[in-house]
Amino acid sequence: MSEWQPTACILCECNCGIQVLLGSDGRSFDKIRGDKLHPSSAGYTCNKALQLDRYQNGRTGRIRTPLRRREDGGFDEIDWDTAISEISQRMRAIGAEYGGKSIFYYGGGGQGNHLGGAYAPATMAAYGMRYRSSALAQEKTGEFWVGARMTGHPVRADIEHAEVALFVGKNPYQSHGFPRARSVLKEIARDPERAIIVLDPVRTETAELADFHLQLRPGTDIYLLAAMAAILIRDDLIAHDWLAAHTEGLDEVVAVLRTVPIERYCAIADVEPELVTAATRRLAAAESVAALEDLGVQMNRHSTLVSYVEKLLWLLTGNLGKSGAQYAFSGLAAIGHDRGHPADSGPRSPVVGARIVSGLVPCNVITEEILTDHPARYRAMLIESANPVHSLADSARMRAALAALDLVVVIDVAMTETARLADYVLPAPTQFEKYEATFFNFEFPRNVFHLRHPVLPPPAGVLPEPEIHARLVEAAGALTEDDYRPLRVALEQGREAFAPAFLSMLADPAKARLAPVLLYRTLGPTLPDGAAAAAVLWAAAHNCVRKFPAGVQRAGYGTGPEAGERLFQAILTGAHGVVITDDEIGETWNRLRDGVVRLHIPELLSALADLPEPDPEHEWPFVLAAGERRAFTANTIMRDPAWRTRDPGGALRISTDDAQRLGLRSGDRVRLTTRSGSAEVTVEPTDRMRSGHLSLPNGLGLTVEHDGDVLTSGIAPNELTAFDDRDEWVGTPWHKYVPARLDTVGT
Ligand SMILES: Nc1nc2c(c(=O)[nH]1)N[C@H]1C(S)=C(S)[C@@H](COP(=O)(O)OP(=O)(O)OC[C@H]3O[C@@H](n4cnc5c(=O)[nH]c(N)nc54)[C@H](O)[C@@H]3O)O[C@H]1N2
Ligand SMILES: Nc1nc2c(c(=O)[nH]1)N[C@H]1C(S)=C(S)[C@@H](COP(=O)(O)OP(=O)(O)OC[C@H]3O[C@@H](n4cnc5c(=O)[nH]c(N)nc54)[C@H](O)[C@@H]3O)O[C@H]1N2
Ligand code: SF4
Ligand SMILES: [Mo]
Repeated sequence: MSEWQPTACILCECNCGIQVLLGSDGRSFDKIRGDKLHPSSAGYTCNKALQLDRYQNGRTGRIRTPLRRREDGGFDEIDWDTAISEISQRMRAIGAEYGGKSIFYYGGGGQGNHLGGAYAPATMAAYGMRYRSSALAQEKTGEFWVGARMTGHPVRADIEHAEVALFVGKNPYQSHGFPRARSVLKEIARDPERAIIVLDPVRTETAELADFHLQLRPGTDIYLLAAMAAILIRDDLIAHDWLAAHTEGLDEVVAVLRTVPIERYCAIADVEPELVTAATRRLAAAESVAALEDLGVQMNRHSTLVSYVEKLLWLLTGNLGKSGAQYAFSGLAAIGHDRGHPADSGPRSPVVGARIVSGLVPCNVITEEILTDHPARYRAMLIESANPVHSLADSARMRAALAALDLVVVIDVAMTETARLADYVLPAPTQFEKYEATFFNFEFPRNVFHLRHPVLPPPAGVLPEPEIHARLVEAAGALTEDDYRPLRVALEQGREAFAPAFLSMLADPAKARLAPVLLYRTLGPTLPDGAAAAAVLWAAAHNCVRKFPAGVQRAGYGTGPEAGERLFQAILTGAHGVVITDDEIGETWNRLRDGVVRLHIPELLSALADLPEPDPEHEWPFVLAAGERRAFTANTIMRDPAWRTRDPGGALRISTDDAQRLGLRSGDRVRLTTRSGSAEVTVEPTDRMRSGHLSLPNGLGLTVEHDGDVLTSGIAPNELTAFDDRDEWVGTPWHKYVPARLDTVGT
């Protein structure tokens, strides 16, 4: 008889703990329930987790053997030895001719799987690769850069304990982004002492729970936020003593905010100044404010500047380093960290010279780095656990870029829009067939890590990502048995002897960069129940103790090297997830650069001072938000279209007024045209939308070939977006601000 097994939902960054019960076939997920033993989700799930059998067993176009593309575009099945040796040989040849820097790495994990990507740096080192990117560089890098400049350490919002929760271009009711989002939102909404403030042109499910919904004109957040910040100064609502104690640069910021034309900016945003003032006063009066900005602004006009002013709002009111406000988090990995170089310095991409933030080349410049005759252009791409042909701006251009490369290798579970264009496709086990984890661990005070154990055996013919990286590294000759032997000998005397042997090996920088594979091949096989993929977590656990000793100690692991071993052991065996640190809020101040916040970012403050008024887009009567999160969307992780029973094609939402004016009714077809493309779509009029605004869901427009059937669904949003509509500072796209037009289709 099968038993409930703990694992996690992989459909958004929350990774709620779930338990699954396998059917009598030993394969299907007969039942799925929230895992009450999970330390942060505590039994919570949303509607999507119950559909996970569709990822595991649905019609997804699963791949089960390595594939090599033929001249005619079809694929041949090949064995792993052939695949690895051919790929390695071709990567080395490209490296020999153009330098390893010409081989670009993209991806490394989606919403549920980061363990494989943790081994990718070894492959990059083995082939001399230097440039990389991931989806973070089309959403979060603006916020990372601003955060690094202001505080030197990434921060998160403690929504759960906030008196006032502020959501800027974020709809957590559908997209989550913090644990148990729907329950937390309802708790705040029910409590008359607390409040929710939402900036969103759409009356979302979150906006409906809000006390203040500032339903602004799309793309005008910078004006509205600047007005709010200016009201704080005008009405003297700032935390003077706190600012004096914790920040620098207040005078410069105040001087600029005094010049903001508040009434005019409210008019541009089309929100009543009285409502803006009331919301700002509520925010300023709160004991604590937790703020979350997301794609509605991060993929929109002035996004980096918006991140800056959004942070000024909660900083001017003293909302950092206290419960219910912002905190600098602990954790196993360094997601969100950046060196915070001023605009005129720091690393740049080789062709376009685009600013590299958090080590990531802006996604929107990747095609420009390929489709050129510049000698430093990328010649090859290794893509792991990502679907950039679907997810990055301007799909047609991305397809052309992949076609222009000498070599494309894709590691995935399914034959995706990107995999179809690869020279080699390497199949991995699903996230339920292997050890897996994410590094999206941002909770406070008790931060949680969850190493999920496999709940099903993988099919023959697939290999987990760490094994693929190890084989690629070895095929390059970067590591051999000679490197492993001393470590294995040390391990025979236990991990206490292993640690110094490993550390002394890291003294050689060339070996240090290969550390993940060194660990995987030596420590890995000694871990119980085939948990070799967890080997990198041993080093991560020890690093966590070094960086966050107090938090680790409070979580019960003691101090020093033994604490690292205890923490690692707990992670290995804690199949429901474990608390890794128990933080104190004051620790935030130890984590900031010099313990102080820099309010004045000269480049951004002068951009704010010189902010131009928006120009009207006469040619384009609508603004399209291309890629909205809805009840049944999950990026492209869910490939089986059958999981969307209602609205299978993902309708275009339009305001009731516009629909009436155009004579459109629910279910009618229209032609949607943008600068980059055109598509026929089904409309859904709704009174939740403003006039002039349109929205399409994300994650649709997939083509799945499964057992001879070809299944399709809806519109791929990036057939309609442009690579050069992007932020001037960090290159993030304006997917939520795509000028568009609607035309009737001939009947
Ligand atoms: N159901 C579901 N949940 C998900 C995902 C998923 O695919 N499906 N994906 C996950 C991922 S990868 C991410 S990054 C997050 C993203 O999570 P969110 O950022 O919350 O998701 P979106 O729906 O893309 O955009 C948020 C809101 O921005 C609003 N918006 C549009 N234009 C503007 C504007 O001009 N100004 C303002 N202020 N708001 C605007 C939209 O109306 C929308 O309500 O969701 C995660 N969660
Ligand atoms: N226009 C527009 N475009 C957008 C967005 C938008 O709002 N509008 N949102 C953007 C955002 S915020 C994000 S985060 C991106 C997401 O886009 P991507 O980063 O490209 O990732 P996903 O769509 O999440 O798909 C992840 C891939 O991983 C594969 N996969 C699943 N499990 C495994 C596994 O165990 N191993 C391996 N190797 N592969 C696996 C899936 O089959 C899929 O191909 O999309 C972005 N694109
Ligand atoms: S999609 Fe829903 S159940 Fe899955 S991790 Fe996100 S919030 Fe949890
Ligand atoms: Mo995302």
